[in-house]
Amino acid sequence: MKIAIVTGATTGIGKATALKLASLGYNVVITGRRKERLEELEAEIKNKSNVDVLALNFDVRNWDEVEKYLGELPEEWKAVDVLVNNAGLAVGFGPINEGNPKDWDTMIDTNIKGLLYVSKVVMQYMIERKKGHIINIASVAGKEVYYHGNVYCATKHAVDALSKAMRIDLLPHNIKVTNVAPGMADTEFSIVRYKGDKEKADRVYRGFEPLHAEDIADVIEFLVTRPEHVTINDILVMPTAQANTSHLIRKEE
Ligand code: NDP
Ligand code: 8X3
Repeated sequence: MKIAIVTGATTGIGKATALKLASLGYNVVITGRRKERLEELEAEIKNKSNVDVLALNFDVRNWDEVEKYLGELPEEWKAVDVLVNNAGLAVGFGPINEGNPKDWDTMIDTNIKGLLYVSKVVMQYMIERKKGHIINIASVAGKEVYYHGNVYCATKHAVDALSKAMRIDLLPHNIKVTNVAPGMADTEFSIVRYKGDKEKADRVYRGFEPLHAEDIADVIEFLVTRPEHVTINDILVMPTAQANTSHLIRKEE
């Protein structure tokens, strides 16, 4: 039985990915800060798929917790085949001169440092087995910088760079590294970005069909089902209505 770890699996892309990987027969480690959501997902996966689930409730920003939970996995969970570094967020949207340093810390600590902490401990299992696949959820915001996106875009550019760096450094260990860069997806992402303002969040997706979390899970299915000798290095996935971060067609309402 193969094993996958998905960070930030309590909702959105991470949840859809955990469900997809379980449906493909992976035993899944699901992580996130909201314990109840993790428990609900564990029950849903067990109900739908005949696989084992390990739910680990921690914050990726906390190195001690990452080391404790992922660095000391139970013996039967150590043969990790796939790591999906998905936990991430944007907080705030506005000109950089008006940015809140606390929001910057949250994005940098989660999207860059959290991804590094998790990768560091999980890589060790893959290096020992001389195989594995790390999938980093970056963003189109890691390819382009857009108006008022400043620090979030910078963190996703960093993820893009880390994917490239991991691919080089982990080459001798036979570890695949894929960078997944989605465009706009209708998850809790904008609710988090606008600090709970649902009206503002809903406006982001008005007038066009955004990506759904399941669309990215489908892409991840494709990535993990390539033959051993094939790696997809980088994949940019957009809603059809969105060409790039500045060109989006919304229908008249
Ligand atoms: P959601 O807000 O729906 O999900 C984010 C997930 O990340 C949640 O499960 C959340 O869990 C988890 N998370 C956030 N902070 C932490 C933390 N400190 N420790 C552990 N888990 C954390 O958004 P998406 O599903 O859209 O986002 C998933 C990834 O996709 C992110 O990296 C995002 O940047 C990226 N992305 C999203 C796009 C979009 O338009 N939606 C487009 C491109 C990329 P909990 O709160 O329970 O900890
Ligand atoms: C999230 C998508 O376009 O809001 O990474 O940056 S976008």
